[in-house]
Amino acid sequence: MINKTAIITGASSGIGKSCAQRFASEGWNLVLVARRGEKLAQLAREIETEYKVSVFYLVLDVTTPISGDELVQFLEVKKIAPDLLLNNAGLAAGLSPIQQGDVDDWELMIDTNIKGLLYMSRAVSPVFIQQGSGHIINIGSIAGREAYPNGNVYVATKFAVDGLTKSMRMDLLPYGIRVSQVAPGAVETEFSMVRFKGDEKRAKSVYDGFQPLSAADIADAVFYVANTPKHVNINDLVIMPTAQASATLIKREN
Ligand code: NDP
Ligand code: 8X3
Repeated sequence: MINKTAIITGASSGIGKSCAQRFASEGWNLVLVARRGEKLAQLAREIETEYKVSVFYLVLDVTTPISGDELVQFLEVKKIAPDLLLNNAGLAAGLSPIQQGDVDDWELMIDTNIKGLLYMSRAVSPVFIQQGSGHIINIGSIAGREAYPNGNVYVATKFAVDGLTKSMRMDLLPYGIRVSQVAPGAVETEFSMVRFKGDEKRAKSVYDGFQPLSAADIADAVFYVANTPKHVNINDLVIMPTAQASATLIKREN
């Protein structure tokens, strides 16, 4: 029986949810974090029933500066010694040229994708240092490697994730804490529904005519990164659909 625990942010949907299922299927215990408590509660119930692991969930908005402290308090109260922090919570809001950008959308992406990741990492890193072990995996994006038209602020947040991953790895080197990044291309999740604010037709059209990655594909990769021998760190994995060669170059069949 594996006695490891993963904290997964953004676990109520998409990549985070698939990671929760994948890690639990391999015997990991979980701490699930997101804003939608009902979804977390249901997922926790399903996973506990199916895989007989311990699943805690915490309703948390990672954009709140005290969210990291709340998470660590929760770990202390529940006596959880985490092995992994998966910084997955994130979103795109809108897709507009810079001159037409919605400032509220910008704030939301910066607060979630950059500050949220920082709050979680700032709070959990001392726990890992104290334990003498731990691993942080950040979910980046192809958008953190290549800019694309109208991507501006989302692109900037994912470039920030790339830079932070590299710098955090240096900061945590003296303590033997591993820091990795998994950076996907197009994955069919709730991502595009969120980006286009519930416009189902527009969201679906993102994946028209080609096979995107599934959340389970990314969960496979994250699980691999988290389970290499302790002396091995996967710094960075870029994972694309076969039909996608770059952020904007997709081979569509129709
Ligand atoms: P989903 O929209 O399906 O999932 C996003 C998750 O993030 C949800 O669980 C959501 O939960 C959570 N979340 C959003 N805001 C907050 C917040 N303020 N506090 C806590 N949780 C939050 O999208 P994906 O699974 O696709 O996205 C996961 C990550 O993958 C993101 O970082 C995204 O940028 C990245 N990514 C996605 C790609 C794609 O094509 N789908 C490609 C490359 C990277 P809730 O709403 O309940 O809070
Ligand atoms: C999500 C992938 O290309 O829509 O990060 O930005 S993309």
